[in-house]
Parts: sequence; C-alpha cells; structure tokens
Amino acid sequence: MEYRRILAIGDMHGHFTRLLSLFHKIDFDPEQDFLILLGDYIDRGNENMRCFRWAMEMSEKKNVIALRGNHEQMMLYYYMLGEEEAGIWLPNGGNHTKAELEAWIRRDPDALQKSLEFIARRPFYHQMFINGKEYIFCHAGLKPGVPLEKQGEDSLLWIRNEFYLNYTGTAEVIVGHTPTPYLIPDRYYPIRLKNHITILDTGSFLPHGKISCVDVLNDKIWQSDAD
Ligand SMILES: [Mn+2]
Repeated sequence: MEYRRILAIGDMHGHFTRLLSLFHKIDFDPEQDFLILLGDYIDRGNENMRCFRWAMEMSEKKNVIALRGNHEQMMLYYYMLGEEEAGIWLPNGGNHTKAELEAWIRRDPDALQKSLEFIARRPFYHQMFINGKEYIFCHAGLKPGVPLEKQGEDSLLWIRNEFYLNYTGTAEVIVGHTPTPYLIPDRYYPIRLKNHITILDTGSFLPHGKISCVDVLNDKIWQSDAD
C-alpha cells in the first residue's frame, strides 16, 4: 500500500502537553498515514503514565507501531527482576513513573500486568521498504557491521556514538535516545547525519525541549509548542 506519509515520533518522556500539541499539528490519519513511535514514553516528566497509556491506545490503531525504548525496558526489568538487579530505573526517572503507576493500580488492580504485557510485546525495531528504499526505525541504533536480525537489545536500546560515527549501511535509520542538545549545544531540532541517520530526540524533558516528528518520505519536521 502507498502511504501519504510515514511518520516517526521521538522520545516523549512523560511530557503529555507537548505530545498533544505535536500530535494536533500532525493530524495523523490511520487510513492514509503510517506512524512509528520510537519509544521512551515514560520517565523524567510529570505525566509519564499518560504518555504510556496514550502509546498503548495508539498501538491498537491501524498502521501504528509503538517500539520499545530503554526506559520501558528498565521498567520491565525492575518489575521482573526486582530492585537489587534492576534498580537503575528509579534514579533514571522511574521514581515519578512508579508513583503514577501505583496510583493507577489503586484504581485498576490489573494496571501493572497490562503495563508489563504492553512493554513485553513492543518490538525493538521496524523495517520498511518504500520505493525500493530501506528504512529502519529503532530507539537507539544499530551496531555497525551486524545484520539487522542479529542486532542485540543493548545496541537497539542503548547505543550512541559507535553507531553515529561508524554506521555505513545504505538503509535510512531513524532513532531517538540521545537528546540533540547533548550532541550540538542549544540544538532542539532533529539532526540528520551524513551516513543516513536521523536523530529525532529533541530533549522533550529539558526546559527548552521539544517532541519532534518527521515524515521520512520528504523529511518534513513537526515539533511540539513551547510551554
Ligand atoms: Mn530517551
């Protein structure tokens, strides 16, 4: 099928107002568009579970893929393995998310189970071929020289410079994970590297941060409003 747009949305990190302002501008139509959410719905914001549950709802729609981010993975491991082995979630923004989740559990005893099942079903990447061109969407990136189906979870969810500096593939890779102002000071706009990488995390949780969306068919960018 031919899509009008192939949209990807970068890290949200619990900033629901910013997310809604972006989503309003995009005017997504599941009958004509395809949408990939790049993960990191939770942690570091004030409305983490609202973003998480929005992603849950979106993932039920036609032509929407909600990928797994490293923050969802940290949350899953925290509840699967316990604090001693997976306690890194709490200091990385999980504290606030956990409190919100507990409030939801008080209203709905199945909330934890639903949340963990949702995370466990999230794919690590999505591959598409459009007009003979390959596109790969994942949260963090790819380990250079390793075939897509052999990529490990550590690379797909956590890799940074090794991917940015050494990727030589022909596929366009669209990722979140590293806020653009951490790479280029004061930059809150997606970064397109020469080696076919688009970095779409524009620091949603930072004071001047934004949530960004790209249409990979023509590189058009939409961004959330300033607060
Ligand atoms: Mn992130």
